[in-house]
Amino acid sequence: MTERKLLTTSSTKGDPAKGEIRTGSSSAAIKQSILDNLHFIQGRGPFNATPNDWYMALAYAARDRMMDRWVRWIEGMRSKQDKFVGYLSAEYLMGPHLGNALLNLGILDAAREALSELGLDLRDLLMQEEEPGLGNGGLGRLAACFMDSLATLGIPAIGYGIRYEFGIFDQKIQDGWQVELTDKWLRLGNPWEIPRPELAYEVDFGGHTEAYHDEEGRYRVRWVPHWKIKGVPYDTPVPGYGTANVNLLRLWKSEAIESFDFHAFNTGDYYSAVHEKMASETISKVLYPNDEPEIGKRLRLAQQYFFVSCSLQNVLFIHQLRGLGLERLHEFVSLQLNDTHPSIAVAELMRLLVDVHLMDWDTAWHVTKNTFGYTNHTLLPEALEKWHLGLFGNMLPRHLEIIFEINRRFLDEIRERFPGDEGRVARLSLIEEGGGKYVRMAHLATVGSHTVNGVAALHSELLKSTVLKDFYELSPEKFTNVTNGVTPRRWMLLYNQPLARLISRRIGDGWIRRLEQELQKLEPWADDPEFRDEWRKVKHRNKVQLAAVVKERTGIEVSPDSLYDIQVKRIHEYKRQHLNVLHILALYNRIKRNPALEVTPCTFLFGGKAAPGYFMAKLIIKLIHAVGEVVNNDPDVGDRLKVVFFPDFNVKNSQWIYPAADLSEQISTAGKEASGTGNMKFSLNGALTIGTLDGANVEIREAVGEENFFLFGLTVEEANALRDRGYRPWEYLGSNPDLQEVLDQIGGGFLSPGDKNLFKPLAETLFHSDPYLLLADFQSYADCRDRVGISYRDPEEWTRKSILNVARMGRFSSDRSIRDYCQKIWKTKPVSNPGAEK
Ligand code: NBG
Repeated sequence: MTERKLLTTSSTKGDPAKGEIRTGSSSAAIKQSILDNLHFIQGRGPFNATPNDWYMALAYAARDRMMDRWVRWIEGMRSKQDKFVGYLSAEYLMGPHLGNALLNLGILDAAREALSELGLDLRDLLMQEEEPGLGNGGLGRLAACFMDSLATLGIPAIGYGIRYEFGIFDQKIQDGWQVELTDKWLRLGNPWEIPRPELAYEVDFGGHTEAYHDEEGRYRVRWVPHWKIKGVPYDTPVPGYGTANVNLLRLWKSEAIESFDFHAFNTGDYYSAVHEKMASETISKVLYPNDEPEIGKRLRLAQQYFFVSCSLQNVLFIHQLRGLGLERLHEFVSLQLNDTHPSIAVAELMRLLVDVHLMDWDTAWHVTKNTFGYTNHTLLPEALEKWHLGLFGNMLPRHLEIIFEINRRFLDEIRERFPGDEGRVARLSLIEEGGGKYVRMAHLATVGSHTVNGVAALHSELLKSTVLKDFYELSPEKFTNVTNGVTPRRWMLLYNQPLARLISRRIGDGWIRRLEQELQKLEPWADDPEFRDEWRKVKHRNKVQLAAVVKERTGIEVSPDSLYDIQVKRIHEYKRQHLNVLHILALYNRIKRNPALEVTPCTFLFGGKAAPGYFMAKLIIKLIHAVGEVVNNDPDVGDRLKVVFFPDFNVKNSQWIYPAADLSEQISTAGKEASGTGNMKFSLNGALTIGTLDGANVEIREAVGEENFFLFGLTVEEANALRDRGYRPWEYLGSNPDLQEVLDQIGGGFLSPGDKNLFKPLAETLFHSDPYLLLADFQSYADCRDRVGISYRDPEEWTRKSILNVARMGRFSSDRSIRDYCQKIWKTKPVSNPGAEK
């Protein structure tokens, strides 16, 4: 029966015409398309199809619907000469594709209907998808939100990156400890990507350079590499929302040039032949976690150069395909360096232009500087990349020469402008001297870019006054700010459908594409009791759902009527999950002293991964579990407090979390969090924020109004002044018995009866040095958190604040961020895809 239907072209009512099957958006067309794919691609019938077969069949159906638009887009890229953006990023955290693709294509409901006719539930198929975790956290997710906005706004763009075979590890919890499991995301196949082996590029490594004079007598340098690999692009379409634009995510996989070394094979050295293949494939094997400094991680440098070289070769190829001269590259392409990870691009573009395309140095430098923009994402000194000169020169001898030449010319200029100021010269140099010698990648990126930006207003200011101060003094006009944003498509429309529907019912659905202009229309509804009631119901429903998932994954029962107080993000001392823990313990102690104490029932939920080599972060995860053990099982506490650690926090799991939050914890030490983007996702889902004046919190508070934001803690200036005076954390204990007690408990084994010293390193660090000022901020935090609890007891007022938070968050859409980039940095404009409208 099914078979016959597959082969017919009948277009009777409800039956799609043949052509429609691959492109139509009716539920009948989608249903037929699913059945076709199941049959012809998966080689299965409904009787033996596994959930993954069905998932694949639907995924291909969605992909088919992008192809037409995609092909036209590529055609447009070639034939027209609109400026395009190349986003260079070592990380992309795209999240599962299926839901997003259906949503952006406008066929989510039709797909749901088609599946239900087949007796299937869309939710099950969505759960089947393994997310591509090709990033560590905020930086990678930002790149993904930007890809969504670029496509939605109609900016031609290619996201370039690495197709890691293993992404960020999966986190399991065993006995309260994090255990890392390999992320085998490609195990069941990836229907979203198209490999293009014919478009592969060669990438060289090692060896030496030779100077020579060409036929015209010009001085030239030739790089004689020691080994070569190739990069094969895997293309994933990125559909915009409600538009025909489909952009391209192009990720490179490393392979051996010859998959088999015949010489070695013939001489009987089979193993070394295979070995070469393995060594080449290692480059794109695994994503590096963002832990300790990277100096010395050879493979990491190889990864960076690998993907940058492939990407730039591809950019030049596209540019030349368009029939344009390379000296005009910057007029037609803008390349953005997402942090310093791709900053070797500055030297690589110079090499390609000068050595390969024989351009003179000055023209090449002009083109290079006007092509790149550099986004800085952190002020933490340990995250600013630098490479040992020896390691660098060994792997990239020609690039080192080029960097020396860039540096020589750059420092000559400095010496001319600041005669005799050798201190300044040393600070600005691309090469760090003293101790060992290093290449400073942030300096290379800054010198080689026309614009440098931070990711929140405060962060951009701090960049100018701290890590890039000398560069700012040199060329202040280079510096700007683009505050981060998040895409409302995934973070509201897809992951919080009940809230999205409620909003659209009142203000229409224009907010989905024009968040900044439209969302504020919600404001008057904050005063409508009926609307508040509906709002609360949505939140409650989301909380019930999270409670069910928590129960299933941790066994812990939490009440949807309690205040959901949530901190999800990477575990790091500067983010201060342990400040949250100190407070929970203090609250627990208060209840123990006075079991009748009136406290607002609270569920404290944590989630996040710790870098595998970051001891303190892993200990914090254990600490959260230990506190949970005590608090969750104490009859004096009852249901008033629950502490939960949600394992394996990632994009997919976050769909339960942001929509259910009442309170968002954004409590980093002021000056440490560049921006934060989780803070935006929470707030856009109706959570109120407790936070410091750090990163984008500052702007969020400005936007939502200070009366709707729970502020605590030292400011950047106060924190600096405190450090300058000489911070002595132990002095805070004398005047604060609650804090003393908590610290004693942590350090003294109260939470770890089996091993009394388990948490001593944490307690001692706080006591002796406390680099992130937890003890200084503790009381202010605890007081503020008390105000939260009291506030929550007035549901009407709380809901009002929640609605206002959402209504006033419009500017934190990544669409706004991308418009800022276009205007301030890329000088690009949207173009529409001739492929059709919606
Ligand atoms: C992170 C910052 C966050 C910021 C994201 C995105 C790095 C190096 N930086 O505060 O810590 O929100 O980048 O800009 O991952």
